[in-house]
Amino acid sequence: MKLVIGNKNYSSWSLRPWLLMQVKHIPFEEVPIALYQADSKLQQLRYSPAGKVPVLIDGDRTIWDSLAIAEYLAEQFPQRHLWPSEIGARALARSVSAEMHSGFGSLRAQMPMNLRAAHPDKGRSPEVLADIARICAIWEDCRARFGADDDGAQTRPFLFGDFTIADAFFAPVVTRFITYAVPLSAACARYVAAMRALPAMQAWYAAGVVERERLAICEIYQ
Ligand SMILES: N[C@@H](CCC(=O)N[C@@H](CS)C(=O)NCC(=O)O)C(=O)O
Repeated sequence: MKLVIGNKNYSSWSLRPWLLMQVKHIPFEEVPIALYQADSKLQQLRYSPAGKVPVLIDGDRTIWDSLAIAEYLAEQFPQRHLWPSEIGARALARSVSAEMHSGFGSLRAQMPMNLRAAHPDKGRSPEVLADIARICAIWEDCRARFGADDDGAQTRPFLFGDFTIADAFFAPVVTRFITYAVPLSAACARYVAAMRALPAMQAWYAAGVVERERLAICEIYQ
């Protein structure tokens, strides 16, 4: 399979399937496109009629949009448990992933993903703070319900215990909370640390911070 992605420093939508495939050991070839350059749109349209990234190419199938890609991979690799196994947990994981996919517009607009930047205190409008409060409530609820192992110890660090699509969908928010130094509860800070420590997340950061392109559209606090 091929995964077409944008700049690692900026492309929040690209991070989701990339991280999911890396963590779940699904092999793929990466096709990078530098976004918002003179020929970017043309390149993007070569892969998908929507003209956006990410795009997954699997033989003669083209799958675009990060949620459609995640669902396709979950069907293709059932043994990798991309969604939680238990139906109630799976329904909740789908709900919070869909809420992330279609919501939190203020956070996205006022705290754009930018791995190499440090903007403590920027972007904290009342609307963004409301988005942050809702996201933290989701994380705390999931961690309280699914974080414990059979002995009751909080040893399973992800939203549904093991890493799932829900974690991949919140991964860009994790980077935003780091870039904008968002104050967090202890439980949310532990979740951010666990996500940031993933070897795949470290690899994405390492590649992102050395990219040369500076996209004015994402550098709203320069
Ligand atoms: N809902 C889509 C959003 C895709 C999207 O907006 N991608 C951005 C990259 S972060 C893009 O391609 N921007 C470049 C452009 O619109 O030309 C998804 O989940 O994949």
